[in-house]
Amino acid sequence: MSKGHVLALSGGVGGAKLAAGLAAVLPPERLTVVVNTGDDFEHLGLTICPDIDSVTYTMAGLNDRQRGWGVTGETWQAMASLKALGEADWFNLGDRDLGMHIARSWRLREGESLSKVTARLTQSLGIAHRVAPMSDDPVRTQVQTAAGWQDFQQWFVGDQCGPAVSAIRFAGTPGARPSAAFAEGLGRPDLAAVVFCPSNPFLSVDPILAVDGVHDALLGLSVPRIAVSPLIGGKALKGPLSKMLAELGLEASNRAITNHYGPLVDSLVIDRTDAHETAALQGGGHTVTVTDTLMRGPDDQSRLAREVLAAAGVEY
Ligand code: FO1
Repeated sequence: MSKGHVLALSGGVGGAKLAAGLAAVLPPERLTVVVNTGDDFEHLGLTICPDIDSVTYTMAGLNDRQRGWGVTGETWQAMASLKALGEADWFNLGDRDLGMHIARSWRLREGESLSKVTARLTQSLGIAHRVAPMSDDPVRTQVQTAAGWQDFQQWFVGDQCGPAVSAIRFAGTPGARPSAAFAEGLGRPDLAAVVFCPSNPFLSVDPILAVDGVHDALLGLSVPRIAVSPLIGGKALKGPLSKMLAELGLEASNRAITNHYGPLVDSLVIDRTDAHETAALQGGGHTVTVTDTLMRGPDDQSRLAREVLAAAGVEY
């Protein structure tokens, strides 16, 4: 068992829950959470970083579990006012949440990097663990639909993920460099494992892998690289993954997940409802852990985190 550092790669909802679980069982000096910024966009003059928001709110215990994004106990007066003023109302910014976007946008405009702003905001909310964007350079996920290339949030929220996706690209890559915390995490001599959180591989993890040098750096590591599948019973709990797998002509199974990650991942954690896939996954050379991957609350989050760490041979 290693007592080293854990690097977690996370998107929004599911990834954020496991990140919070890891933070509950590892001390701050043993965890770095690197977050996708491909979903980021500029809206009403504000820089919105949805996955950093989800990770921050979840690690701070402020997330709205029902909605899946944003802050609990939210109110919507500012949105009602914006709507009355004839401004865009397709993307919902809650009154409490607005404070986050205003603080971030203000600090960025003052010249702080996204890394510095993220550290400032997470620490202000009492998060002791390191949360870092994948890059301080802007990366913007775009999807190709019958209507052409669209910005991610316009498709995800604006069109409710409706139009079929035929291709995905990450504007800004190549050319986006890993954030300092990400580069440091990848190069740590005491690195014990890399955890691919249960996020959408195409939309949430691929942007992280597209950052300059990351794919090769991960491949060159000799520590366990373990992914927690975002599928339960062959379906994603939330978000468009199931629909996207079908649209991309891929089967809705954990084999599709391991095929996608290829040699980047050597170990997979799957849900009990998908246990029948174990032999096929092992046949493909993966170490498989079967458990309950549904995270209903903080207890599940830390239980799953412990199981992931145990599977990766990391002491907690
Ligand atoms: N998701 C929605 O489905 N509708 C919204 O209006 C919405 C607003 C929003 C505001 C701030 C924020 O940080 C996230 C928000 N999300 C919203 C979630 C977000 O768009 C997606 O869940 C992620 O980008 C996918 O991981």
